[in-house]
Amino acid sequence: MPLSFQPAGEPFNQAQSLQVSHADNIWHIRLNRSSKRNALSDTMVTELHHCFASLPATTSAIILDGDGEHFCAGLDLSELQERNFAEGVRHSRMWHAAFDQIRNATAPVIAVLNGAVVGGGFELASAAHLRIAEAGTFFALPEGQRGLFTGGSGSVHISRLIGVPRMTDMMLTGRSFSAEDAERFGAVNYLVAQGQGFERAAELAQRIGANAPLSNYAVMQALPHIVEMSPSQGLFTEALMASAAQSDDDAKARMAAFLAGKAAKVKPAAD
Ligand code: 1HE
Repeated sequence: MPLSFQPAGEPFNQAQSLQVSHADNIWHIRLNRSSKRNALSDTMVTELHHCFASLPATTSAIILDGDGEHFCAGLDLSELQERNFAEGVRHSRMWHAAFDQIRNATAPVIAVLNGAVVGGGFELASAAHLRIAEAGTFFALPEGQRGLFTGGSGSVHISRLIGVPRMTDMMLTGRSFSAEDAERFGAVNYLVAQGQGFERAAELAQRIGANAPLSNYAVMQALPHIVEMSPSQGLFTEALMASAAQSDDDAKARMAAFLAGKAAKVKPAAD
C-alpha cells in the first residue's frame, strides 16, 4: 500500500541538513545536502544524533536515504582543520555517539543507497539494520588517499559486514565495489533498479512494522550482542531473550491466530 509521508513538526523541522517526514509510525529521514553530495558536516552528524534520539517510541520502522544522485560522500573534507589529538578523538567519538543512536534506534532502520557510498557514508550505511542498493551504487573507503583512517565506526562495523580482508583491500588500494559486489559480500540485502529504492524500503518498512515490536527489538539489540559473546554466554542470553519474546501478550495473540488459521503462512521465496 503506498504510504503518504507528511513533514514532521518540532523538533525535526529545525534540522538544516535533514528532511524528516513520517507516514503514521514509519519515519523517513533524508540527508538533505545534495549540492555537497550529502557530505557529513559536524552539523549534519549532530542533527542525525538528535533526530534519531527524538523519534517517538511508537516508531515502527525508519527509512534513511540521501537527496540527489549520491547517498553520501563521507566526511565533509572542507571542515577538516588542524585538530590536536584530543580534538580528533572527540570528533570521532561524536560520530560514534550519533551512529549509536541509529544502531539503537527505536525501530529498525532501512538505508536506501544510491551513487556514492563513500568513507563516512559507508560507515553511516553500516549503522542501519538493512541496506537496499540501487543499480549504479558504488562503495569506497578513500581514507588512505586522504591521509585519514576510519573514524565513524567503520573499523568495527564495516569489517563485520564485509570482512577484514576486503576492507583492508578497499582501504589500501582505494578501489570501489559495485552494488552487485556489495550484495555478494553481504553488505547489501536488496538490489533494485535505479529510482526504486525508496519504494522497496517503504514495502519493507510496512512488513517490518507488522512484526511484534519485542521481536524486532530482539533482532536489533540482542543479536549484535550475542554474536560478540562466547557460545555458552550467547546461548544463555538467547534463551532469556526467547523467553521474554514468547511470554509477551502480543506473541501469545499471534500464536493463537496462527493456530486458529487466521495468520499468514510462510510463502516460498519470491525475490
Ligand atoms: C564535498 C565532498 C566531501 C563532494 N567533502 N565537499 N570523502 C571523499 O573522499 C569523497 C570525495 N568526493 C568525491 O569523490 C565526489 O565528490 C563524489 C564521487 C562523491 C561525487 O562526484 P560528483 O562529480 O557527482 O560531485 P563533485 O563535483 O565532486 O562534488 C560536488 C560538490 O560537492 C563540490 O563542491 P562545489 O562547491 O565545488 O560545488 C565538492 O567539493 C563537494 N563535495 N564530496 C566536502 N566529502 C569519520 S572519518 C570518515 C572519513 C571519510 O569519510 S574519508 C572520505 C571523504
